[in-house]
Amino acid sequence: EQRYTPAEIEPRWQQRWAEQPELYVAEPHSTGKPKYYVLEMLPYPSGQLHMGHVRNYAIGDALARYMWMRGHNVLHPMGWDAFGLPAENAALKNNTPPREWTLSNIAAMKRQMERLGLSYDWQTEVTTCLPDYYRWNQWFFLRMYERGLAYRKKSKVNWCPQCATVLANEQVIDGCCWRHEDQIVEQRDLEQWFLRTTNYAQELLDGLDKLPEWPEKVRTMQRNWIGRSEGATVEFAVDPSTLEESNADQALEEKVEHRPGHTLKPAAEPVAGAVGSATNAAATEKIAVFTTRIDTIFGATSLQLAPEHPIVAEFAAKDSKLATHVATLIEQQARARESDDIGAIDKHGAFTGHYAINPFSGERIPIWVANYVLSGYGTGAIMSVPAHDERDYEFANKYDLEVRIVVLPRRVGEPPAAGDAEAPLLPYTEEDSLLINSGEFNSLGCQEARRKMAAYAEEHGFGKTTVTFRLRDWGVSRQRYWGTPIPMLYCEKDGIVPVPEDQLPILLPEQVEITQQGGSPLANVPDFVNATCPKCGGPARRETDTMDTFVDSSWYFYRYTSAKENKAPFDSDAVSYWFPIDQYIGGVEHAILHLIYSRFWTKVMRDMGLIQNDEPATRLFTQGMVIKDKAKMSKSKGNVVSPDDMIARYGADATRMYSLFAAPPDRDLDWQEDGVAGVSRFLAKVYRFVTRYAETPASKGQASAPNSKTSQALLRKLHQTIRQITLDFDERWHFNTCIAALMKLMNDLVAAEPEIEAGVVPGEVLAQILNPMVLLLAPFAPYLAAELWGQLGNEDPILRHPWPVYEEALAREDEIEIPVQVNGKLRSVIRVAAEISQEALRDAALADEKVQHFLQGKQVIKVIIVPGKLVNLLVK
Ligand code: ANZ
Ligand code: ZN
Repeated sequence: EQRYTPAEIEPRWQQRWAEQPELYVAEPHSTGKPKYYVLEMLPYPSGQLHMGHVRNYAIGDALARYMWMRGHNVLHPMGWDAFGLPAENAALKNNTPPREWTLSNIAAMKRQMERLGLSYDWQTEVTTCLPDYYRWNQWFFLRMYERGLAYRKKSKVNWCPQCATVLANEQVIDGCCWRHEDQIVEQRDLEQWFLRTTNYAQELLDGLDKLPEWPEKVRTMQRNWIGRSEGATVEFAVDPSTLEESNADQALEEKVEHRPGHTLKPAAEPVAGAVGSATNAAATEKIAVFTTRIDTIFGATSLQLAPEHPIVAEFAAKDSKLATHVATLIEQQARARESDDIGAIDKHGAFTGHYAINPFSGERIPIWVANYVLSGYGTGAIMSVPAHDERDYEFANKYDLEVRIVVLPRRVGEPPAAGDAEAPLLPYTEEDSLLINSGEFNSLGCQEARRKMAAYAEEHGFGKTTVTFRLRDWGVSRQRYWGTPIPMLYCEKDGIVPVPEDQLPILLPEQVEITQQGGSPLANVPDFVNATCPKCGGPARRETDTMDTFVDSSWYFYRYTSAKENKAPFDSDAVSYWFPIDQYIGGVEHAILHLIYSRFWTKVMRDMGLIQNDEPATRLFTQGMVIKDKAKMSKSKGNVVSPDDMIARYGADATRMYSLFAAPPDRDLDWQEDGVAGVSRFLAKVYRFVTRYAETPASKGQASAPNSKTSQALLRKLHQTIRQITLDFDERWHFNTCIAALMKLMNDLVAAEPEIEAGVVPGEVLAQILNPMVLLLAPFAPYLAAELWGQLGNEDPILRHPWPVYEEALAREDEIEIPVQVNGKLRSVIRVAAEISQEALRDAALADEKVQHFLQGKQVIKVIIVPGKLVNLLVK
């Protein structure tokens, strides 16, 4: 008897496959086969695969193999997200150049992938830190600059002191750095390059509706991130005549006492002819607010400005107390990042001493500065309606501002309740209600009032309907060395000048000193910095920031279709054949970052005429995490399981198969070494069984009708297993239950061994079972499957052999178990033919011995039959 020795089998097949790389190479586009593009997210080359990678690739590889066997032309590529900070950190620590460190990590991880037996087409490998790739980042950047999609501006940016670089909004998670969970992100003023993602905000949002096969949670996260709001901007004129002293001193002290100062009375008499009076005064300054509730404008009792609002600086210039206070507010705000729920922060503010005129009522209302108003959203100014907004209500209570009710919880047309009984609980934020205290708009419903008031504002020239997005432009400048140089020049005479296309790529210099301080290391390389202006021929300075590495991963999967193309980023014909990606698989941590950027990039490339698809991937799957002992694997917890270790002990097949068996792929997987050992025992059982019966002469005989009950049962089990695994690959992806089904099939075969030995289950039947069983194993345990496939006398590569087909007739159970109840209580379970008629089922239930016992002395008054499921006898 032969023993299962993965340490011998696997390297032998790995060698065979290395000699036949064409096995994994996609066929020409002219092949009659349907195409299938399966993609796993490319790894960062840290030097070591972790179990999360193994799981991700095991899922993708099983699918790729299945699709080949189902007769598809499959593209299954792999590459390296090879720029980024860890290479610089390693350089600091070990004094190895980032390039060397990265390339040797890639080599090590590629060896691990090959050892795992993953079916990648290495001819399409993409390495983002090599000039043949990143030159196209530069090329895209120039194209975007031409189209006005790349621009430079000075702005407040997120700064991670540990990364010593700027971060995009998407890289700030709960106010902290995406790479340093405990590092609060600071704000800095810097000149930066931005890509205009906001141009595509609406399309990025609408596109989500056309991606029904993306996880709902990912689409919801993207919708919220894009954050579309429909509302109106309304201009309030600053009243030039009414300067009072600001209350900056007083406001600094927290007020504790509350005054429930809300009122159902209308505002004081408006200033005569107030509407329009603001527009008459030529010199008046205006403050535009963004509101989603213009219907509440008669309830606005103050304006609140973001501390960074330009007019605040004007006010503060003449008021030093206010200036101090504004500085404090800015600092407080920096601590509650834009990505947070700003509504939840402690609210602080100050009166500026100025007033504004409500263009609807003509009323004068005080202008305040408040830390809960964001400078980067809407217009950076709001009208505060304490009666109908949570945040405004809290703020008004704290600072004693008037709370005026303008919306009642009463339907349009409904008679009013008596007096103050109508007053709602505050703040009252419902919108299916009716307006009061709102002049000519009284008694309108909120929705209608909103339309009419927006139209009124537009007619009178002080407002209009607006759509606002939370999405910001993508800041792509990084003050780091190991990234794509931004192909821009600064000339004293000509200003910003793009590098001419024929000078690409701008190579990243190799001998660069990396320091901990941050600040772009390239700035210290005179050979790099000093350039010639292509316009005037005079001296110019090169941009020394590099691109965010999310640029690299925004389009890498297009390059896979034609990785050797050197006249363009990719061959558009190849892209139109392969795209969209049929199945993308990766971690949910990229739901916003990578998956928004790459959707944006796709739309930009489409608008450049390079591609035709609107979205990169039709289906997205986000797998769960691999944990150990209920905790995330991490070095600090000392609970990291190394793939190499697992492979050395149990083999690649068992390691991969366990990662699919231990949990459904979308759930977290708690790694248990016992479990790997169990899977390895199962594989050993398969190995022993197949090698033992592969050679029996009868197994080579012709298939004939099964002639025993056990033979029939085994064939039924086989076809049920084929059906289950096929349907699962096509839809559910519960590979854990697929593998469990294979285990059950194996157990049945082992249990039947005495009958096999006795010839009751003939070789012909085994011959019908062994080949399909090995084919079913191939996506999950490719080494063992290839080995056994050969031992069964097959000469074609198993990867390209057609997937087994199940026959419904053979998969059907011929006997089923039916529970029998008496008065709703389970009393027996009977075995009957699957095709049994209702009458026969009823008779069988009544005739059952155990049931009879409960019928004694009783009369059956009704028989309820749920075909195939249940019999219930009602007796009296
Ligand atoms: C008056 C009002 C009355 C508002 C009311 C709401 C309820 P979303 O849905 O998030 O777009 N707002 C506008 N710009 C802001 C800024 N820069 N910082 C903080 N808050 C801002 O919310 C839009 C609402 O958030 C706007 O509508 C405004 O408050 C506030 F009963 O205006 B509202
Ligand atoms: Zn110049």
